[in-house]
Amino acid sequence: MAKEQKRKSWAEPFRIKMVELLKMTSYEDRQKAIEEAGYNTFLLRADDVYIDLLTDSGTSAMSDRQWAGMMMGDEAYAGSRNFYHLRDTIEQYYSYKYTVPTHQGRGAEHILSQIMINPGDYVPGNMYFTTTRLHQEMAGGTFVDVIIDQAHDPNDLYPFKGNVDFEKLDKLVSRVGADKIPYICIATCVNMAGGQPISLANLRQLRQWCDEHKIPIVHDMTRVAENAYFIQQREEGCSDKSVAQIVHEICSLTDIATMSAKKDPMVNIGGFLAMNDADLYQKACNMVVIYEGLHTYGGMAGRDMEALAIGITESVHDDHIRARVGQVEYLGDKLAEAGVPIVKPIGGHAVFLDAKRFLPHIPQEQFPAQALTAAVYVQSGVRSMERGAVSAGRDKNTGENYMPKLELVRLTLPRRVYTQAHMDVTAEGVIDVLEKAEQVKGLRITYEPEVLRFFQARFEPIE
Ligand code: PM9
Repeated sequence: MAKEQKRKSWAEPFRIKMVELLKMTSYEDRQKAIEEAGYNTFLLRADDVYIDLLTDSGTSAMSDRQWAGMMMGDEAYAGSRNFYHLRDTIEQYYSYKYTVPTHQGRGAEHILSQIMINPGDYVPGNMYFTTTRLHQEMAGGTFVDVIIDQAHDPNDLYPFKGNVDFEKLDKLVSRVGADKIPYICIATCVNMAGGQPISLANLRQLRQWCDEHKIPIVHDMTRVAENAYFIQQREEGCSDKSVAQIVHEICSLTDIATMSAKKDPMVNIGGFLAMNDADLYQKACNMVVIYEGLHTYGGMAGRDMEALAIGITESVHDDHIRARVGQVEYLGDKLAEAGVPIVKPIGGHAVFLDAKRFLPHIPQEQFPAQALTAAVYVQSGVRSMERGAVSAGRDKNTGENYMPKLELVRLTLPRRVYTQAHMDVTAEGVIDVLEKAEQVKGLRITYEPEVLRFFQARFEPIE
């Protein structure tokens, strides 16, 4: 018999056993809802949303195995069996020896920043992330962007826009000295750049650079499996490796990891801080009891640690990740074919609309990406997230608004939740807005929280 042909099209490696019914709303309902929400999609009630592409964080569908794992929760205060299962799974798949569970990613960022950063330190990273940078700043550090320039250009097709620029790193060391750099923070599949991967070659070079300068690498591994998939697809010499092998290799090149387990490993809540250094682990254990809980549960229930351990094993399956990224690419291709300006290459967890090109009549000071999230919601019931000037916030020293080059709207796909037909409806909604783009108005802020303003700020249209 002929050898099995390699499939060209993809389909989800699962079938649906239970569904969640959605409420359908009218254009008028949504107009009223967005006004009440101050034009901020974070302030909408989820019941008023039809297709929820706000985030892939905690919104994925757990498998029957994960749900079965929930029933195996050992809720002992200390030494839960699920903790040991989680710890061993993290070591097996991600290579890190010591694990401190936290309630979610920012819990890990908080503990790490407090332990490792001293006032006056500099923390380089391959682009900022909102909560990560805030925790660095709250510990007295200053974030320094060392991602390659291509990452700031939505039209640049470079396949590894998450790469580090070594000239920028060298410049920082000569300016402040290596002893002022407690670590370099590397995100896999850089969220704010549009879900763009770092290459293995770049990471290996970084390992060498960091060894020379005696600076540890902290890995924000929130979307490491998606990054590994892109390496498998794009990087020379990697096509024969499994995603699981590449994930392990990425992690082995780094020293410490923060994880928001609400993304890649498909749990609704959870995270961890992981590392190989025993002294650092001891410090993290001492800190976690203050802010999260005992070091064998951190911020998590036993059942949640079990679901996470199982989710990790599912997240690195080649078939899973191919379908996951495949669905994002399906939506991105559909939008691009219709002339919608999006960030290219299409990212791993989301399609990012380029609001500067989508709404060229709205200056960045009037928050075009925020205005676009509201317009897409009112048109279609699809909820998206602003990732531009509102998310970037203000310079902590001058108080001035950051005006990032990327002014984006993120259509983020939860894992294993929506169908291809939902993607078609989403694309139609966005294309409808594009056809009457000139009617969308800029926004002004009417309420602004001091930090992480994008979550709770309120706006009104500029007439
Ligand atoms: N990311 C996201 O929607 C959650 C809300 S927006 C702040 O993309 C990275 C790369 C993330 C991330 C959360 C966190 C924080 C750290 N790093 O939300 O605290 O994308 O679990 O993780 C969101 P937690």
